[in-house]
Amino acid sequence: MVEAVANTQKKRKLGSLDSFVTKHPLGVLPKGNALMLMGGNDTALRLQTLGPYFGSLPEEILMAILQEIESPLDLLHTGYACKALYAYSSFDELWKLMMYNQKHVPEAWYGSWRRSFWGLGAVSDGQKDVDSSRIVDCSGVVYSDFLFRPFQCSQIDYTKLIGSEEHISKRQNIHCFESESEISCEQFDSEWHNKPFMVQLKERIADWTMDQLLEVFGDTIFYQEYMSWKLKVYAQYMESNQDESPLYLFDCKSSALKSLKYQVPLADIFDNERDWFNLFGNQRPDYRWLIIGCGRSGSGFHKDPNGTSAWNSIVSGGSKYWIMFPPDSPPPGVTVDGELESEVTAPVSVAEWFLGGFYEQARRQPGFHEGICHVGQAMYVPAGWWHLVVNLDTSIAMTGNFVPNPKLPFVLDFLKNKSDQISGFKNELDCKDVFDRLKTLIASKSPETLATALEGVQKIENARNSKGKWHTLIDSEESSSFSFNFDE
Ligand SMILES: O=C(O)CCC(=O)C(=O)O
Ligand SMILES: [Fe+2]
Repeated sequence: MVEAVANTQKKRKLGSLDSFVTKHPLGVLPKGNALMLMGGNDTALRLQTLGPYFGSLPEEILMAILQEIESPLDLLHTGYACKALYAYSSFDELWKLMMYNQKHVPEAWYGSWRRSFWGLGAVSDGQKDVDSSRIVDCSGVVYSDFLFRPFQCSQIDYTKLIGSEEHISKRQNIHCFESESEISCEQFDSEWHNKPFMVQLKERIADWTMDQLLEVFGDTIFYQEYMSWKLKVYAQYMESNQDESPLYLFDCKSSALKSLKYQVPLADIFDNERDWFNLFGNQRPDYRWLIIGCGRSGSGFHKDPNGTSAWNSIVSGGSKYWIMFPPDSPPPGVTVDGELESEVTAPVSVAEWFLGGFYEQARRQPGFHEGICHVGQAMYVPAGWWHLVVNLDTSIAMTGNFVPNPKLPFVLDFLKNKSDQISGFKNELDCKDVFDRLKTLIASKSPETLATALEGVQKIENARNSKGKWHTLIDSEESSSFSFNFDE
């Protein structure tokens, strides 16, 4: 989080500003507009609007300086110096960072991080927005992709981009079982454990709505990524935020969760009985999460932790749009280093991924899977599969991680060979010997299962090694042909 603004600078892919046109509340325009205005040179304008010092800095450096301002009053006052500095210092990511750094917990949400930080929200008679009269119009003064692009991403309309639900339901290639009886444990273990699928459940896994949760838990603290707010404040946030990546409630720890009742979907297949991580008892990483988010919120491309598989089921609210790719096919825009994937680089936000042109590319790439999961359905995410999820409207869901039998070799390989990526065990020391501990636990229950799984691990290792050799060969071929051409 501390790196939020810095990352915005590093990884944002500019371009595609033509995706849709919408007006920035301060009148900021993309940088390209200034180039057209000033015959290809915007330096004069920056010097004129920001002065000789700030005006001569690239805006990335200017933002890095503003990000370093520790005092909220100093940041606020910076914006009083001139219109351009008002625009830069009002960038809401800076105020989100300020809220985080100052450990400020808002009592209410007032439409933006800046306003909520200062509690600028009292609504007087007949006046909806007391701050709106104080908004400075920076039209003709600030031309900045850095400020405009996140705003543009926050205006993304996923329904327009991906097509109507009806359209997708014809196109989607993640299979949906129309009833639970269509998939048995045996079928899962033999045919389906490595394919994403959805299932229409007989009944929802729980029956809570947002209003009911608010009634009982409105004043209870829940965890939203790096924040911990009362549910009622988070509900206000969901109603009216302009964030490029809306804050997402991901909670496994709040007191409320202990009293919330739900049933695991497809319990015969997904429940603890068949979950090898269950052997860790209370030493296992957190594995059941409540997920609440507004439309546009979601999860960028990732693989689930420790080689686990997952189920995800919507309890109430809107649907989720899913994209998945198989383990060895990283999605466009996502780069991984080497076979062990210890470092993953991806665009700053889900919206940026969609608007930066990667979505069109993804749809043409082999391995692309998509589907819309509705209330009352469950999605299965096989271990190691890349997935991205977008909420098409406010939704409440539960997810659970588990290790089914056919995925045991995959998980053991992860714990053995990617031990630096193990996460979620209660302390660092626990992470070090997870592989050996799990082996011992499995052996005490079923030595045959362990023997078979370890053979599976050997096969995975062999495949990786021969692939690694192949890549080394290709790389050296490429570099030698390059030097040959160069010498020519
Ligand atoms: O946003 C979601 O619902 C998906 C969550 C997810 O992928 C995860 O918990 O690993
Ligand atoms: Fe996930």
